[in-house]
This record gives sequence, C-alpha cells and structure tokens, in this order.
Amino acid sequence: MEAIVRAGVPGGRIAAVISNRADAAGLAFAAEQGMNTAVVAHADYAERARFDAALQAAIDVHAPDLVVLAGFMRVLGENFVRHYAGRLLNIHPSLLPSFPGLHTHRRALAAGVRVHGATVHFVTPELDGGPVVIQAVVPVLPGDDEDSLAARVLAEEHRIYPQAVRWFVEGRLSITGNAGISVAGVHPGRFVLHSPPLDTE
Ligand code: NHR
Repeated sequence: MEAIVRAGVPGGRIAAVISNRADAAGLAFAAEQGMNTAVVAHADYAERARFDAALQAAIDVHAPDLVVLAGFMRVLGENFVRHYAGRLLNIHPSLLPSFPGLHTHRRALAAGVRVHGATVHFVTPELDGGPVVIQAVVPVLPGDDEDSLAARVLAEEHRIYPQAVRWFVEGRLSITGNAGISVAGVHPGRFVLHSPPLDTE
C-alpha cells in the first residue's frame, strides 16, 4: 500500500485506506499523508458475511473505481467479490498458480523451486485463483531462508503493484464475459489485458 501511495497514481486519486486492524502500520502512514482512513474490525463481527457487508459499506462511501487489496489477510465471500467484479485486485507472494494460500516462501523453499515471485491478479471467489495481470520472477538462491526470499519478492511486489494500478487507471485492463466468475455453473469469461510489455513502461 505504501509503495502504491509513494509511486503515485497519475490520473487517479487514492480515495481511502481501510484496514480490518486498528493497529495496522499502513493506517498510521496513510493518516500521516493526510489520506482518508477507516477501520472495519473483523473481530467485531461473528459472521464473515456481516464483516464483508460492513467493509463493503465503508468502501462504497468513497465510490471507488478500483479496490486494491494490499496485505489484506481475510478471505472475502462471494457477495463481496461479485460486487467488485472486475475492479478488485490482489497481490500474492508467489508465481500463481503455484503456492496459493499462506506461507508461500516457506513452501517454495520446501519444494526446491529455482524461481519464485509475485502475482497481481483480479480477485474472484476462488482464493488466489483470479485472472493474472502481471507477474515478477526472482531467483531462489543457495542459502536463502524464508526472510531473504521474502525480501527479494517484496522488492518486486513494490514494483509491479503500482504498475498494475497504473494500467487499470489508464484503461488498459478490461474484461470480457462474466468477470472470471462462473454464473449458474457456466464457465466464466476471461479478462483481456491490454497491457504493454514491461520494458516499454
Ligand atoms: N478473497 C477472495 N474471495 N479471493 C481471493 O483471491 C482473496 C481473498 C481475500 C484475500 C489475499 C490472499 C493472499 O494474497 C486474498 C485473496 C488471506 C488468506 C487466509 O487464509 C488467504 C489468501 C489471502 C489472504 N486468511 C485467513 C482467513 O481465515 C486468516 C489469516 C490471518 O488472519 O492471518 O481469512 O495471500
């Protein structure tokens, strides 16, 4: 989130920074920058669907064109995801479809892969399964541990997430079909990515 704020969003404006944790470091950073902030604490809600609805209401106060999950760690339900279909992005610390879910660096080391990385994808109800927008690859080096590998991946996350947000704002990411979400068991449409090659940016 900080990397996106620092990189800036030409032609766009960051409407608000919202967290499910009042103690999130990113909230203090955002407040310091004079940005709108809000907290919707998941711990205040007995049911996930109620938390999702409260979060959705807090977001929609700002009527954003795009919602960006950055370090957001609560699985979101189908109603929430459908509400933001085609305008909800996440960054995941692996080369999806490898290593969806948690503890990705540990699992990459255990698997002995020689490359690892990060993926920006549109969010669909299938966890870490939505259409890929951009990926960055890093080597896994001899002597790596979870922390050294995570740091190498994080540096790339800070590069590709602002890039993906800029593409969205520039209108270069568009969707066809059902925004990657299957409807009544019918196979979803696909996203069409009008994205230039990396080295042109
Ligand atoms: N929601 C949907 N519907 N689809 C996705 O692709 C999502 C999502 C919510 C978050 C981020 C994802 C990641 O990139 C993300 C993608 C947390 C969990 C998780 O298991 C899984 C994936 C991601 C984030 N969370 C636990 C839960 O019970 C809580 C873990 C914790 O609080 O530390 O929600 O990594």
